[in-house]
Amino acid sequence: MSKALIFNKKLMKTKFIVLITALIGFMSHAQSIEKFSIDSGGASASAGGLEVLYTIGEVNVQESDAGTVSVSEGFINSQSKILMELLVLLQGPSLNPTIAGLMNDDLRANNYLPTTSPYADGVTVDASIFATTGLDAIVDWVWVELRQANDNTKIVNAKSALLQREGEIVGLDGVSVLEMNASPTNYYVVIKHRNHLGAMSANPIALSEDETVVDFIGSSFLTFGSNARVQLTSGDMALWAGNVNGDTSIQYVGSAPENADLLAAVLNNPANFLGLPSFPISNVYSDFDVDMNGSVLYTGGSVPDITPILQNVLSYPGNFLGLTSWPIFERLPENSATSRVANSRSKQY
Ligand SMILES: [Ca+2]
Ligand SMILES: [Ca+2]
Ligand SMILES: [Ca+2]
Repeated sequence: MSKALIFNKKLMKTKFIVLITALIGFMSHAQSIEKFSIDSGGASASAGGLEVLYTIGEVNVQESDAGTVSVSEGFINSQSKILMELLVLLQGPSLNPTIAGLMNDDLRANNYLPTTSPYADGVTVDASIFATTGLDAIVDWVWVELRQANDNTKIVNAKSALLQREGEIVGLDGVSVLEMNASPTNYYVVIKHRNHLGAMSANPIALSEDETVVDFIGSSFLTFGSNARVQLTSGDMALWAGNVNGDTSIQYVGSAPENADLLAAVLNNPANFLGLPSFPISNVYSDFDVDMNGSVLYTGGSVPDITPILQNVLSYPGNFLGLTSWPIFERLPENSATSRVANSRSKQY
């Protein structure tokens, strides 16, 4: 082999090494300017009564004010979430329990539960989740709200969820712990139901991705306003049953009485040809079905739906004279004295 050829080979080898080195250098340089994402981050800060929640990600409008300072818009990461083991009982399906301590699930057992939520978000579930029986069987849909710690009339997030017989509120698969999109911080928690009076925690509760128990069933748990829940014979607390006309109070007689509305619903039912007050409206998912057994009955039969309404009014704390006109108000901060007796179907969810 000639010296020149050896030299050329050496040169080629050197060129090749230089090329590889340059290529590696280019690639590593290219890698450093590749697209990259910023992970979720954020926190909350407060001073002088003003609380600011800040995260990175999706735009979210959230109002906050204190004194002369106000924040009207911020960012929230769609990945920010809080987890709650949220517990509540409804008085209606607890009135004549087939198993002590568990709400009845007649609506589910008889296939009356809708797969679409009756509340504003109109979310749907797969009907198969209603096949579950026992403690975790679904009783009905509920509505859950998170409200700002510094203004309990302002809703940060709200959603439909499902209620199990034992009182646990779960996600739309019927089993998962309740998850809501919100920054980890303190919130008032509100639970509402289509024919019960809603209730709110008396205080803001620290919520985060660590599952927090929020127990509206326990008598030691404090709710906003006086007697916002009814005490069952078991000692457990439940939401008041009997708001059949969907406003913000339960009244037997009065300006927007459940008594007259329930009777009218029975008399006006298209199948009640004879206009009988004792006509049973059977096989229904209805707000007039106070005990949530799947039928609406004004009078006659074993379980008229008007009976628990009258009993609630007569036994309400403070109604010492047993007045049938005594109103039971939904204890939420937005229900002012004037809106308490607003016309029926005034609820905004
Ligand atoms: Ca459960
Ligand atoms: Ca009412
Ligand atoms: Ca009923």
